Amino acid sequence: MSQTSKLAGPVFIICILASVAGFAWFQFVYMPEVNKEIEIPEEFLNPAESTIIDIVLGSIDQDQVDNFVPNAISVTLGENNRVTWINIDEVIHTVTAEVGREFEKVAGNANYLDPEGGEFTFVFVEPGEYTYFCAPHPWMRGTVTVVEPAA
Ligand SMILES: [Cu+2]
Repeated sequence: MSQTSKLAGPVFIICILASVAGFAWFQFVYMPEVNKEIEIPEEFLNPAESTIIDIVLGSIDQDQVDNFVPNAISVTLGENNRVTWINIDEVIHTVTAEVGREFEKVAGNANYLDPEGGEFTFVFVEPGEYTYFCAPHPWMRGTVTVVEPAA
């Protein structure tokens, strides 16, 4: 038997073991780390109270001061961070996000609220200042400020 063929067996086994170790690391260490969800407290996801913002009659009038009412709100995580916009106007409006990954994903230019009762609800789970507007009537603007509960 030549020197080379004596080594072939052990080298082959080492290669297999290295592959298995690599796979195990990828499957059980690397991927769980990548897929790890940010843990959001239950009370942030299901706050006790909702906060309501009305889109009032006459909102398409640029000279009317009130459209999103109230147009600047502050909500507290775990208390009232579920925000519902209700369109009580007679025309379609949108709630279109300017910031916030999740908020932008669900509240785009096509996030239409039907006249006379159309609603949109979003639960904010991260502190920050979220600005939004109405796509067809961009002078309609609002801000939701999300704050941590008092310690
Ligand atoms: Cu509008």
